[in-house]
Amino acid sequence: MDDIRFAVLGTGGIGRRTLEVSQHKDGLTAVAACDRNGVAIDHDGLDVDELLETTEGNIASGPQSSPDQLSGGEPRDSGLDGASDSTPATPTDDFASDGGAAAVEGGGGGVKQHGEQAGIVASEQGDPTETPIDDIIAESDAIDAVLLALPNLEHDFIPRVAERFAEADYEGVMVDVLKRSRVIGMLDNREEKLKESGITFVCGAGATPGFLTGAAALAAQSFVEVEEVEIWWGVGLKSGYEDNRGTVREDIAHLDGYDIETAREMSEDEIEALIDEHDGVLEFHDMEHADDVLLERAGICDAEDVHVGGVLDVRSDEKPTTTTVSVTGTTFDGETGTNTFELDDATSMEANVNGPALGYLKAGVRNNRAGHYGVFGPADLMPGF
Ligand code: IKT
Repeated sequence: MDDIRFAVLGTGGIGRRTLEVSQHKDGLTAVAACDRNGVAIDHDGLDVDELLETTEGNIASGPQSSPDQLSGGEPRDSGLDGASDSTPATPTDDFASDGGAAAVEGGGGGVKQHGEQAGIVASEQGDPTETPIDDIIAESDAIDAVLLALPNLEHDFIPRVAERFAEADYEGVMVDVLKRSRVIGMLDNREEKLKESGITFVCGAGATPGFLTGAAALAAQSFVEVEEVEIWWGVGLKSGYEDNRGTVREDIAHLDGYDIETAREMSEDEIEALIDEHDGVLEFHDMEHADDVLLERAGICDAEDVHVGGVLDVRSDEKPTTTTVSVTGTTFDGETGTNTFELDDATSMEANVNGPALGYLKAGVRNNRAGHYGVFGPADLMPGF
């Protein structure tokens, strides 16, 4: 396969770590990256080290008091009704309002460099812009794949960004690391447009959904009938906490008494207070993670038989529990069994999100070059009937 030229939208924790991991993968060249204030494009390949150095602890943050100013003031779909998905894509819709989550995903409040510049504009490769996503779309003829490391707290933001690439006739791969089940339907609603344009969209390609969904699909091959899929993850995030504030905020929305809206509105102090109340350890059950619909879509099992939960310790780098995927089912010869896939406690969340995201990106490129367009989940890219 020829060299893959890819772009990253968003340089919070996930965007930056993906750039870093890509340096360890042959045949992958980062040619574009953007955040809400800036864009860096070099078709011969970005200087990833310089970009990482200048954006580490130095995230472009939108003003939280006026969150819509980068979005054209358009009302957003928080997805709370689970169905509303009518907001059209607009050219002004760059880096949606997110109550500050995008700003803090990679640790807002870090040291700013070059005077008041933050994020990509602090890099010598970065240029300021008010339309970062459109700037990348304008160059997309020379981009094979786009990784969407964008905030998830506006559910329709990623689907709308996909639509904008389709409207520009982008032909290539798009990969996201979204979490919530309801977003998959929003992407499916746009599948015809994506196909017409020649886009292979791989959705839910992080750890869960993503890596662990793929593992469940593989483990299910022993069975003719799958009864249950249990995903139980453990993450220790002491040193990675600053970089992953966005994902912690998203997780909080799954706790009893919280939802997307309340999590999005929480101040950093409120989040700290909540974490203190739990002594740094948050436990989640029955999370709305798209592993369920993605496994159902791929014909593995019913969505209602998939359960996702886990434990997050923000005060330790040790995983508080071992990450497992257990698939229970019946074999062709009538045995009932549970196949369990286990991650080593030594592999970090960063390794388990960004490595698979790039692996799925490459699988997407393989499919795209074979003319397979549309919306694919991780389980669709695994063996299966
Ligand atoms: C995600 O980013 O995919 C979800 C996060 C959990 C990651 C699990 C990683 C497991 C491991 O490294 O052992 C969380 C729900 N935000």
